[in-house]
Amino acid sequence: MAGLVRLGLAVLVLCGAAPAPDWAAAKQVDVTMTEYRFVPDHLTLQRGTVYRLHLINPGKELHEFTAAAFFATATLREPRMLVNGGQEISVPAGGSADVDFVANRAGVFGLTCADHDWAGMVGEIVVK
Ligand SMILES: [Cu+2]
Repeated sequence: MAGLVRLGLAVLVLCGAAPAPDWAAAKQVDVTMTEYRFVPDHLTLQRGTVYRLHLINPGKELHEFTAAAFFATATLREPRMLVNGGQEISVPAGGSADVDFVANRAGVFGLTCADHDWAGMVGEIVVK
C-alpha cells in the first residue's frame, strides 16, 4: 500500500504537477468594460505568471468577460467565479471583479462580451 502511494506521488511529480500558484504575487491587469468595449481590448500575458484581472464596469449595463477557450486553459484561484458553463465573468453596472489566474497555454484566444459582441464589444488575449 505504501508502495502504491509512493508510486502515485512519483507519477504526480513526473507528470509535472504544478506547484500551487503564489497568489500573493499576482500582477494586476486592469480592464474597463463599458458601452460597448473593453479597454484595453488586447491583453498580452506570459504563460505561468500569476495575474489578477481587475475588471471594472463603470457603464450602465451588465457586461461579461467571455473567454471560454482561454479560461479552459487557465488555473483560476476561484473557479466558481466563472458563470454560464465556465465561459465568463459577469460584472454588473457599477461593479468590479478580481479574477486571479495563471495562464497555462500559449496561444491567441478570443474575448467577447456575450451580450454585446454584436456591438463590437470584442477583444483578444494573447498568451506567450
Ligand atoms: Cu457588454
